[in-house]
Amino acid sequence: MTRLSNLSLDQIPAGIERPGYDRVRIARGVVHFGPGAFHRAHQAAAFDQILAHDPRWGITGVSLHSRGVADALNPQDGLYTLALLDARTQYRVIGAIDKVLTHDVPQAILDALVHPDTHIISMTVTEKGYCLDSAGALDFAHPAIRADIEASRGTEWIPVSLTGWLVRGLQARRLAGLAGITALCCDNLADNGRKLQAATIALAETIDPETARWMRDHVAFPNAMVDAITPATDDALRLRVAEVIGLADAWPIQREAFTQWVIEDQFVGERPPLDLAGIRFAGDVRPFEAAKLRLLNGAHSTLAYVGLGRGHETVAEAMRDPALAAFVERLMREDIAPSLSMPAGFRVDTYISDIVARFANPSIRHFLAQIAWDGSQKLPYRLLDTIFAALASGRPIHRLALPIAAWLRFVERAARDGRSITDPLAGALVARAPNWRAILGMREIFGVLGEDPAFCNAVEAGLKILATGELEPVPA
Ligand code: CS2
Repeated sequence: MTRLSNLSLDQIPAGIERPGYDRVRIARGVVHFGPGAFHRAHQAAAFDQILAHDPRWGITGVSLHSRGVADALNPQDGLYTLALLDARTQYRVIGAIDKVLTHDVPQAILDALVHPDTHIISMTVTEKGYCLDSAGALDFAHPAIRADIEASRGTEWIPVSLTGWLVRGLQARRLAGLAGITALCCDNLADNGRKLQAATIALAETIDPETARWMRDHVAFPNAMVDAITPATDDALRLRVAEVIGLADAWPIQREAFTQWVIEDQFVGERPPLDLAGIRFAGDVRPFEAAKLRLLNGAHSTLAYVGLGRGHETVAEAMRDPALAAFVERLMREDIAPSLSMPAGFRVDTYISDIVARFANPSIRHFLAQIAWDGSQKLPYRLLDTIFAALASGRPIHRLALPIAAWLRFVERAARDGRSITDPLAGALVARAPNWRAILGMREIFGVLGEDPAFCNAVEAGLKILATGELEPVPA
């Protein structure tokens, strides 16, 4: 079967949306670190929609840790298919990504960062990709950060971490006398832009204080809330896409039809007209970030750890477990919603109903095991922040502690069965698994919360409830 590429693009059957612009004429205004499934389903799809109006916003992808995306997409001229899973699946061929660079061509990465056409450096490198400590500040003890500081003493240093690459690229832009630029974090971290800013400036202060100073006036780090449920690609999707487009696509992507992106309106230099693609620019994004992280992602992680414990495989299947679906909805409405302070006009109750409907979508096979990855990195933003807020306001935390107990059981089961878990702290977690209190004592995850007797008691009560197969305290 012929491979999807610029040359074969014309063979795609009519009715399948494809780039409505001349791909040869697009400039590459964006350098994006981490062009994985989420980026390709979300930000790249939005840029694809505006390229016909403004050809400045093509994307150069950068994969720092693997060749997989580059090997799949470069032979296809960066093209790939996006399947929008709704009652009827819709297919779109996306052309926003021009090519994908990997760590073995550092000079090409640097050239892209320093190119005058580049106006945005964006990233989706997951929570752990930022090398932050539990307080959200750059972790100077992280091996990648230590390696970057060490390497930066040489003249032609090649960074390892994303933060290192930002400092290196911004330093080179300053030395080249280029205009300012926007660094746009698209990961699920609360206050993500500010965290990226503080981490990048902290590293620059150690490596090159002049660049740190320059960054204060020449680089914007907007906060952003990103949302689109993106199940991993499987062979079934590859087959369906081949059938529909009549061409072989090595790495198509699927996501729900719903998508949302709210970006703090704080750019330095050019701002892409993403509003044409339905993207919102807002003054303060933090309330939206908190609502999305605490409600949607908090509920997702709850479904993952509790659902896996109850033998479920996917989100939709977990939502068909009446006790679990009721628990998660109650958790959102009664325990998480009170921790939010939303702008006037924002209906938290409707937002929650929409999340419940999205989770129940039967056309999406979203594996709980995928969501269960990296619990040590996700739980602080998704549930621990809410627990902190509840304790500070004297609200109950017994329901909020249940998913934490379910995560401890998840780690414990894996350790007992000799299975590995995907988590940067897997080794330390598995070693402590027989004693859950030792895990709560890990300050890099729980901060001081692990020493709070009210929290420890609530987790202990959660473990007892889960052991009975119930989700709420059994009425006396
Ligand atoms: C999920 C998210 O894998 C996970 O941890 O909770 O990827 C979730 O699907 C997205 O944040 C939705 O926007």
